[in-house]
Amino acid sequence: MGAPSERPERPGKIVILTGAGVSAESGLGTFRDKGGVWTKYDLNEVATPDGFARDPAKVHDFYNARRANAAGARPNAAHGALARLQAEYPGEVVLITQNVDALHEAAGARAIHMHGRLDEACCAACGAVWTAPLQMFPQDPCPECGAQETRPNIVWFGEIPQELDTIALHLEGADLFAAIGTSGQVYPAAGFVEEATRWGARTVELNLEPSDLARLFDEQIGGPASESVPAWVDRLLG
Ligand code: BV8
Repeated sequence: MGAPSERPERPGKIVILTGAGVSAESGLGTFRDKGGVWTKYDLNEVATPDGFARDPAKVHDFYNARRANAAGARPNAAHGALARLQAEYPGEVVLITQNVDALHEAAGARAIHMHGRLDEACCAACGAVWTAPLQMFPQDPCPECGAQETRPNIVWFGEIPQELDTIALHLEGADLFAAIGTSGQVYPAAGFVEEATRWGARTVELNLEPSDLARLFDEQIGGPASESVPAWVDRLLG
């Protein structure tokens, strides 16, 4: 380690965006890789409000299967490292995830779920949110208002992601922005790197291979998240 004056300035505030790649090694499929979720299902049928209105049973089947799969998944070393960073880093560490699984929480981290959560249900009539049962069905009544308009608490395509105002404030204050395991295909999340850059943050992408947005980052770290993220966290905590 060089003299203190040569040591790179520790970023005060780190903002991290994760995608499906951080949960891939926990056995949860990604969306756009070979064999990914969107290669098996038509997202217009199972991840849009129109799809749900057309065939709610099909959409519930889709999420019931993913909920059951996620229930058996365990956090991997990447989730653990991010929880350690959040607990031990001397500055603020904000974790924003596009994922709807609860593996960040299972590893002890706190995350902003901008696309909602598989383990939550909500009522389209009164807005109530509760812990989802493992299996949901179209005729389930809302525990608050009784309306049979319950749905997974998931942000579908065409719907506005959750906590965008809070996220905008975090991006404004970020000294370092990291995108981990995301293909950068879905907006507005894919636009966060440009927003953080505009506010003067340094940016790094950690991905199995460079994403389509890699050129927008100051630094690119390759390899599987279960290896690259713990090494990256060790450097930040070192
Ligand atoms: C919005 C919940 C307006 C569902 C998701 C036409 C009509 C309507 C909207 C649009 C339109 N055209 C474009 C849009 C915007 C649209 C969009 O971006 N579409 C894309 C397809 C072009 N976006 C929206 O609709 C959003 N809402 O725009 O509202 C608005 C916005 C702001 C303000 C006012 C109004 C809502 C988008 C949310 C949709 N819901 N999730 C569910 O999960 O069932 S998004 C969906 O993609 C997934 O859920 C996932 O979360 C997300 C991102 O995917 P990734 O996480 O990146 O996963 P992916 O498979 O793509 O990539 C995996 C990566 O991991 C790869 O890079 C791979 O290399 C890497 N990897 C793999 N293994 C590893 C690894 N890395 C490390 N280690 C490994 N081992």
